[in-house]
Amino acid sequence: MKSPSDESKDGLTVTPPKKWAAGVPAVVHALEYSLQQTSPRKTAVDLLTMNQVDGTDCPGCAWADPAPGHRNRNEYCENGAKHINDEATGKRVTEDFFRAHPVSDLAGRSDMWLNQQGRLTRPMVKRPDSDHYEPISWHDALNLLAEELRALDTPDEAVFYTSGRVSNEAAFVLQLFARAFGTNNLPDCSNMCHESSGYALHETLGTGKGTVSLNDLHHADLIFVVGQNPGTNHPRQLSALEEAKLNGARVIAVNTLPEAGLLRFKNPQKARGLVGQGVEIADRFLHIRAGGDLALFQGLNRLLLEAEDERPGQVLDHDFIGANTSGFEEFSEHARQISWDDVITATGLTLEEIEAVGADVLRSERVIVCWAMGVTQHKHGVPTIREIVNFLMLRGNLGRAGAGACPVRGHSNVQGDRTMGVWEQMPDAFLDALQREFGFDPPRAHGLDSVNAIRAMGEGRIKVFLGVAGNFVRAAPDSTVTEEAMRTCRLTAHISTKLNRSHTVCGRTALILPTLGRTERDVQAGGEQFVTVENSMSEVHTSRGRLKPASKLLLSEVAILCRLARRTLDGRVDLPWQEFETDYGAIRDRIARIVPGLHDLNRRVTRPGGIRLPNPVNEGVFPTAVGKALFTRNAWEMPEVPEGHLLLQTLRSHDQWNTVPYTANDRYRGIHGSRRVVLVNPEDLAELGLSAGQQVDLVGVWRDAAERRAEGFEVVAYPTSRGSAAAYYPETQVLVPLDSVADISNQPTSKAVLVRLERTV
Ligand SMILES: Nc1nc2c(c(=O)[nH]1)N[C@H]1C(S)=C(S)[C@@H](COP(=O)(O)OP(=O)(O)OC[C@H]3O[C@@H](n4cnc5c(=O)[nH]c(N)nc54)[C@H](O)[C@@H]3O)O[C@H]1N2
Ligand SMILES: Nc1nc2c(c(=O)[nH]1)N[C@H]1C(S)=C(S)[C@@H](COP(=O)(O)OP(=O)(O)OC[C@H]3O[C@@H](n4cnc5c(=O)[nH]c(N)nc54)[C@H](O)[C@@H]3O)O[C@H]1N2
Ligand SMILES: [Mo]
Repeated sequence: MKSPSDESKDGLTVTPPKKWAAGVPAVVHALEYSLQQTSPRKTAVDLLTMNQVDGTDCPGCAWADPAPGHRNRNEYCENGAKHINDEATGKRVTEDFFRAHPVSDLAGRSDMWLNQQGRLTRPMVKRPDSDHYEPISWHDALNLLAEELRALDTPDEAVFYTSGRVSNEAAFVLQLFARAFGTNNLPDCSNMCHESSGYALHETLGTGKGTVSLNDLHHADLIFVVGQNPGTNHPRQLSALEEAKLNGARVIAVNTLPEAGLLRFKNPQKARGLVGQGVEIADRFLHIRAGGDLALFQGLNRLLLEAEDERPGQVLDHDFIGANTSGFEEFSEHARQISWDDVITATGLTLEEIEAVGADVLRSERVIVCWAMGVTQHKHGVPTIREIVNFLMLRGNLGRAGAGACPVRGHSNVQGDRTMGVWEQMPDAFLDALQREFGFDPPRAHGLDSVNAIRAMGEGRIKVFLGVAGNFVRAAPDSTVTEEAMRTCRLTAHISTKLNRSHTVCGRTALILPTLGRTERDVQAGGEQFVTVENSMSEVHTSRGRLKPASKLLLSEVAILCRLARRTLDGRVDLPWQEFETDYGAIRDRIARIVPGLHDLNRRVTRPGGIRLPNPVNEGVFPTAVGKALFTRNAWEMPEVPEGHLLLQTLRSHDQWNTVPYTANDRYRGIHGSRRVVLVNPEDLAELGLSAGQQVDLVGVWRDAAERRAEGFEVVAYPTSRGSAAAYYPETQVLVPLDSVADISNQPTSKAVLVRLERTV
């Protein structure tokens, strides 16, 4: 596939990767981006309210805030600042813009260009057979959408996609609307993100959420950071790791790349960080082969079992295992049989390296494992996380202070959206509660997840697609297949803040429904509103926008969804949409009656710090089918990489937010001026007969034999682990086969795409 014109293609310069993250340059870079986007005065105003009590929750990521009273005056990071200012930009996309740029023109623009045009300002419609978006009133836009929905043969011909940016209130209203309408087709970005974590944790522990708090991290003895690039994607996690280290913790980084943030951290919030050498983050760096993490944890588990044989009663936590778990004997028998040769081949590590980590574990009373996309977006994502749970359970590292499982979430409210019922397969208990509260029968058949929604569209089974935040067309794998599927819809509609590819690859009719961003004041008939969100550590708290809305014509997400629901369900299901829109407190009253742990939400959530949702594991309860935590036996196959091929991971640069690149630079990795680069280990380059600076096409290899090609990449020699390569998402989305999904979770394997590099000059 030809890439849309990308202004960033010229002038690649490569410098050595950085050995530390954050510090003064980070602050300066954020400010530079801020100043390009907004006025300095506004920047200062926005940022000082970020992540403060009664301030705006940073939409940058889901990392938790320190307890009230322990927050920095600047409780945000470089990338949070960029993200905020990207939303607070002074640039506007107007009617004139759409007059000047037909859809066919927009379709040829890069993701970066589309985003840089500024904030969307008014509802727009693209009519069938027209190449232009033209203005439409809210009244007509919502009627058009409602009429299309009402005209469907079955509610299952509609799909309602959400991205984790959406507040609890909007998410709750959306799922209520979809279910009252009659479908569970509620795919979300989580299907492509931490779905593997959800499945593995649910199955083994009976709850899909992480078990640790920030305080636990601060007081752990040993922290694993696996398949994560916190210096870029969760910079405030580095502050937590720094604090843990100052308290004596050791950190083990497991990654296919030596990421700057894993090596050394200069804390921009502290004088020491501004002038000094910073704190070394990783005590050990395991340069693992792609997809080797399951084998690593299995190896560690075997070492722990053998240590117990040598020192019976001193290594494993028999009390925990006996009282709380099931399946230990079967697991133990399996783990003892794994072959070290296989472990060493799969991980690319030496036995000594693994034994050294084993010794660290034995010395540590409190162990935490953090992980993100380098684990979940692999074929064996689910079994890998199950094996991490085995590892934690062996020494009772669950349900006590300083220990536990820490899936590090991406979008700022992705966890909250699930708590609110945005999931295509919510359990019956939730649906029963909806039924009791609202008196309609929610559909029980599971709906479509993201991958299955694309399949269904491709088969012509979906007529209406509504995207609530996000950029589905670019977030989803297999661009050619996904784009073709999207174009089969009669109507596609997106509730968005900024222009993106999903507006340009659309159904016969398409709607752009512009909305308030989280930084903006939200005033409804009942007065000024706040919303609530839930972070990666299950803390639910308020977020209040302060800025003047980007346009007078913007409606809030809640208002759009309530008005749409009213029009669509009129005469079918009678629900208090008007009341919800007037005062979001009315929505929270209902949430409080439906979601366990959120009782009395309206009163409790406004207390500084909000509410921490209880995690049963921390109360010694494991709500699995058998009422105990499960040890599991996890088999794996080595990924088959034929000679001359590499396993490509598609990842984020330092200057992008998911599908939205901000600049063509990736400072910590030393890449400047181009995103069309492929990072390959120098020894692999030599074997492939390639060298740095050459131009190549990335050619995907998959069993369906379809040609998947990403053109015009420059080779960069980089210390990726042997046999793997790295390139940026979403440019490489075209290479990820729709059917290449993680076992069980159906999550695209965006970190393991088989490719060959084809020289073009
Ligand atoms: N600034 C910024 N912040 C963000 C985002 C953003 O785009 N920009 N996105 C947000 C979202 S939605 C998410 S989900 C998170 C994503 O946060 P991350 O998971 O940190 O994101 P990725 O860039 O996908 O990086 C994956 C990491 O896993 C490593 N890796 C790849 N394969 C393997 C493997 O097989 N084993 C191991 N051990 N490591 C591997 C890669 O080298 C890389 O360091 O960040 C959130 N925060
Ligand atoms: N190849 C590959 N694919 C991946 C990944 C990968 O690592 N590799 N990562 C996956 C992951 S982890 C995720 S989470 C998904 C991300 O998938 P999405 O969440 O769908 O994508 P985003 O890029 O976050 O969406 C950006 C758009 O959201 C809209 N937006 C921003 N803020 C708001 C708001 O406040 N309200 C509303 N209504 N709209 C808003 C803007 O219009 C913007 O253009 O992508 C997945 N896809
Ligand atoms: Mo994500």
